[in-house]
Amino acid sequence: MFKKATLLAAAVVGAGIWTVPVPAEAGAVLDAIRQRGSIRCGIQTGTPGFGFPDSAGVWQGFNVEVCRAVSVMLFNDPSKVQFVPVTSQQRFPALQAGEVDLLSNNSTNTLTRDTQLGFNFGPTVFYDGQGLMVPRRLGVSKATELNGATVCVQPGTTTELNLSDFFRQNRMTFNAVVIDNQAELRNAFFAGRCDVYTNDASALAADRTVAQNPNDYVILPERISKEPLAPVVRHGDEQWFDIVKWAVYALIEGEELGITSQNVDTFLTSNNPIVRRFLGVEPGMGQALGVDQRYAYNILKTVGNYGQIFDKWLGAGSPIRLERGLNELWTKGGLQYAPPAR
Ligand SMILES: N[C@@H](CCC(=O)N[C@@H](CS)C(=O)NCC(=O)O)C(=O)O
Repeated sequence: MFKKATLLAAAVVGAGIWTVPVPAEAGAVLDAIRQRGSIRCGIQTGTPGFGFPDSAGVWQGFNVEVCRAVSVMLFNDPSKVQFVPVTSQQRFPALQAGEVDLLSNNSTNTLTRDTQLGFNFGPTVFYDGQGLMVPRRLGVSKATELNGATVCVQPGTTTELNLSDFFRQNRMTFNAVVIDNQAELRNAFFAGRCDVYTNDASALAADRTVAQNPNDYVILPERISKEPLAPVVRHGDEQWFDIVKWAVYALIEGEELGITSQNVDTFLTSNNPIVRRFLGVEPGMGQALGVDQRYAYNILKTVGNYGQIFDKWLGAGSPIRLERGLNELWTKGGLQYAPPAR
C-alpha cells in the first residue's frame, strides 16, 4: 500500500512542479563576461570551414557560429565575441589561465581533459574520428600499409596519442614530424615533408580544400579513434557552462523542430507547446538560465539552426562537402539530440 507522502510526491512530480525554481546565480566567469560586455572565445589559428579569418580579418566558420550563438544568448548580439586564436598546444593553458572563457576549436572530449585539466565539455557539435591522408601518388589504399611512414601531426592533441597507439597495435613504426601551427603543418605535408598527414578526418577534408590540387590527396578509409568535438569551459562556473550547453542545444532543437533563420517568425504563432516554450512565447526557460526569454528565437534568427550552419560551413553548401553522417539528427539516424527545453 502506498503511503500518503508517496502519493503526494507522485502527484507533485506528475504536475511537473517537483522542485522550487532556484534563482539563477552568476559565477565568476559569467560575471566577468557580463562586466566586460563580450565573450573571449578560443578558436584555432585557421582551419577552413571550422574557424578562420576571412580576407577582412573577420572570423568565420562553424566553430565561430557556436561562439556567436552564445553571444546572442547573453547579449542578443552575435558580435560580442573576441576571438582568440590558439594553437593545439596553447589552447588548454589559455583556458586554465582564464585568457579565454571557452574554447570552440575542434577539441575532443576526453576523460583526462575533464578530470586532470579541470574542464567541462559541452554538447558534441561534431562527431568525428581520426583519419590519415596520403598523397595519391603513393598508391596506398589502407592504413596498415604505412609501416615506416613519416607522419605530420600536431602536438598536444589526441591525434598524437592515437597515432602512436595505432602504429603500436599494428606492430608498425613511424617517424613523427610535429608542428604546432595548423597552416604550417598542412603546408609541410603538401610540400612533401611527410608521407602521411593525420588529424580529425573533418580537418583533413577541410585542409585538403586549400591544397594546390586537392585531388592529389586521398583520405584513407580507416577511422582510428573517436573524436567527439565539443566546446569546453573551465570547471567552476556552472551557470556559464549551462549557457554554453543550452546555446548549442538551441541550434540542434531548432533543426529538429524545422525552425530556420528564415521561417522562425512564422513559429511565433504556433500552437505546439514545445515550440512556444522553446521560443519563449510562453516564458520560463530563459528565466531558468538567467538570460532573455527569447534566447532560442534570437539564436535561430541570427545564427540559424544546427543543420544550417553545418551545411553552410562544412556540408553541401561548402567546398568541404562533408556528409552529415553521425552528425545527422537522431530522428534521421544520427547522434545529434537535444534534451527537452522544459
Ligand atoms: N581533436 C583533437 C585535435 C585538435 C586539433 O588538432 N585541432 C586543430 C584544428 S582542427 C587546432 O586546434 N589547431 C591549432 C591551430 O589552429 O594551429 C584534439 O582535441 O586533440
